[in-house]
Amino acid sequence: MKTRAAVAFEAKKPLEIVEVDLEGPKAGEVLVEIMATGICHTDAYTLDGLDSEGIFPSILGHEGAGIVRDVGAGVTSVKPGDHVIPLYTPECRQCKSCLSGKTNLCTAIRATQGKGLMPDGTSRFSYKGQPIFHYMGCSTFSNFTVLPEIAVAKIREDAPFDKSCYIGCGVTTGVGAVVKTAKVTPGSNVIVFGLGGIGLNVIQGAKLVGADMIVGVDINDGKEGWGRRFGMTHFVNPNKVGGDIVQHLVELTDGGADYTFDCTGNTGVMRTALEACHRGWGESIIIGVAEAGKEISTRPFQLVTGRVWKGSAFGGAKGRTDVPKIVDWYMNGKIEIDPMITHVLSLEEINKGFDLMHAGESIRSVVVY
Ligand code: NAD
Ligand code: AHE
Ligand code: ZN
Repeated sequence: MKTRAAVAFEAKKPLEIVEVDLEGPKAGEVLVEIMATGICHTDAYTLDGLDSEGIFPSILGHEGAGIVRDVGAGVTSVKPGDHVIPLYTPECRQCKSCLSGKTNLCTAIRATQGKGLMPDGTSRFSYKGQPIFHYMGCSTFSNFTVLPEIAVAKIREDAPFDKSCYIGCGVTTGVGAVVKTAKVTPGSNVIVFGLGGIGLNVIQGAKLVGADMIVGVDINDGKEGWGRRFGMTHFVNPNKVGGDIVQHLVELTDGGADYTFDCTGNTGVMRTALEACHRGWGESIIIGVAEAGKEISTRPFQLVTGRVWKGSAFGGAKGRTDVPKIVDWYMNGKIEIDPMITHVLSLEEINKGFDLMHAGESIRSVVVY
């Protein structure tokens, strides 16, 4: 079949809207009509050539929601007409990782996914006879896409696509990092670095679990109002702190935070986040994705004296199990999504979504097909 898609032909070039060829689902795969997709900073990072796994030409996008239109042989967990959220972190429920009970990082198809291919080692997308690579196993910047059955979460049908798509990455990543990865306890002091599409969801997660202080740190003063809107109690712009930022945050939180979260992808910020943790027990969670070649560092003494460095992918959520529950949280009013979707665009306008993100003017832009 033919489908409209925004193709990343080259790094650092605008996406091009073209009609591409899409092969139907093979055994164990499903064809999904994407109804809406968010634009996450990770898409921009890959398009900017900063991802060590980035390959071109490819169809980016990993924060979508849609409807199953066809299924390949042997598919049993979903059927045509089901509403689904594509999962860049699948859940096979059979691999060593899924069975460990210790991680959400299913390994069943990670190797081919990282190469932009379906599990059989081929691509379903092509343009003018040349293959186009998949991205993060999702490629939601295409109106239709093919996914492995284990990489879709079936969700309730009354959830609006233009909001539920955000649960495909940003919402789950931020709220999950608090609830699942860090397991923030009521009364905790929390610092969130980077108040964008992820950081604001960390803030709303921290509020949800009853954190006490929720300190937001961002170099853009325009984010202060956004943070307060979702439960931030204090705002710090590091560029306006006279002295050392770590010392400032440690004093503000009476000895350091119980939990800090990096939602910037900046390795310098990651160090600050670790060192702003309370001596003896503070935990710092890295959510931000750093560009290829970057490394983190700190004095080992920071860890010897009890601070803990952790990472979180997709908020530690198991996609097929947890995503439908997070959709319920949204539909039942436990978490908010609507105000964070600041811009709704057509596919033709998708590059504007990247411009708005880089200008710090959007929280989330959503493309509606
Ligand atoms: P975003 O562009 O919406 O927000 C980033 C925010 O960080 C902005 O408000 C920006 O002003 C702020 N910022 C930038 N540099 C800063 C600095 N030095 N100090 C303080 N604040 C700074 O991006 P997003 O969509 O929220 O994504 C945030 C990060 O999370 C990205 O690195 C993205 O790739 C990553 N991410 C990771 C996961 C995961 O599963 N681990 C999932 C989604 C996104
Ligand atoms: N491919 C990059 C790393 C990118 C990365 O860390 N991705 C996150 C999700 S970001 C979503 O917006 C993730 O889940 N990683 C786990 C995984 O298995 O990819 C690199 O550095 O090579
Ligand atoms: Zn993302």
